[in-house]
Amino acid sequence: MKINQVIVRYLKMPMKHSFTTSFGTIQDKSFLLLEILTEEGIVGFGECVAFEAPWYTEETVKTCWHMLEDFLIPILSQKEIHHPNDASKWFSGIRRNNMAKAAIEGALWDIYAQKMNQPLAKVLGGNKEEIDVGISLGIQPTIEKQIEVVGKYIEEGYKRIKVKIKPDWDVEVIRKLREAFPKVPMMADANSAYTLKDLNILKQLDEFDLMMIEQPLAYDDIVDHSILQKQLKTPICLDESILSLEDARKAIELESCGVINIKIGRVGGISEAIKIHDYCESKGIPVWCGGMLEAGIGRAHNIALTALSNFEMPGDTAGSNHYFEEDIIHPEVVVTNGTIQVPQTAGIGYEPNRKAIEKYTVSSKTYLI
Ligand code: OSB
Ligand code: MG
Repeated sequence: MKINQVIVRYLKMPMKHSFTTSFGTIQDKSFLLLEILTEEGIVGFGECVAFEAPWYTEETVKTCWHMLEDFLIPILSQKEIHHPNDASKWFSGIRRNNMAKAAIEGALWDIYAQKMNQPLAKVLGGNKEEIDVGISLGIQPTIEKQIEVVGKYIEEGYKRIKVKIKPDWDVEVIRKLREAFPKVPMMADANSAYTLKDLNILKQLDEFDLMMIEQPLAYDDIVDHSILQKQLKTPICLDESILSLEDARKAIELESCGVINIKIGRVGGISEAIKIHDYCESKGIPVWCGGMLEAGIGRAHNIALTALSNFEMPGDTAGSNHYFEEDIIHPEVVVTNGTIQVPQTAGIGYEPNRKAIEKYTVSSKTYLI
């Protein structure tokens, strides 16, 4: 098939609650939404997960738009697309910029699944009918408030709770949460807020039976994580440091982690995500699907990917209503007792909510191929 048109929309959606991590607070969800039209009239959607500022990885909304407009969309012209895997081959001459690449590739997977007349999860090789999900909760103003917020989501049935930590918001907070919820599957995500100098603090977290500690050290490190992992009982989960299958292979060889958080955008697309999933499965390393506070299209892709077998641990894909008053898909993503039903209809299994997309669009540009 050939692509006729790519529409890039810049959306800004108010979030129900701000989200605070060790690197700052996000108030609104601003992102690029891609709509790709083929010559046969199939329409596919992809969501670019880059944020407005480069605090998670180096990509931003603007760098992605630049990469899309000046490099990635032009590559699509004159190309016959047989399979979404083709995209990663064409894009391989462009270094990184994984979130921009993944946005196109996600839309191609949507188109491909529609063409196959199968749900995306099946096309990716996933057989789960429902997936277990947890929730990632931002840093709260007080420990009392943090306990209250965690309690609310345990009540709602989420299968594990992830809380954010940073220096001076760590051991005491986790201790109090453990006292309040002794049995709940719990984990902590530091988003690279520590160094090996903080070994003492990180070692104290071993006491609380956490499922894992996510990305304690630098965003681009696997060596110090390997040193740290040898000093900790709690498994380390890598997030920011894993941008490719090669990174995963090196981290596992160095024993830098016991778990990997896979995010489609961070690794450059679903094809690379599946390669990492398969490699980790062969090495006995469980994976789970991370989140980027996605709107509905990104959430739909995450759900399909999580249907694969080695997504053994609950991911961060919470329900649409946790983040937004109104999502850009219908039906919205619904979480019941900590599970999401994997859609069984062709494509990503959710329809774009055109009215909502229109409402939240700040600007857009159409590229004729
Ligand atoms: O580190 O996993 C992270 C959100 C934005 C950037 C990075 C992270 C997160 C989350 C929230 O933890 C995941 C979500 O609810 O989508
Ligand atoms: Mg993380």
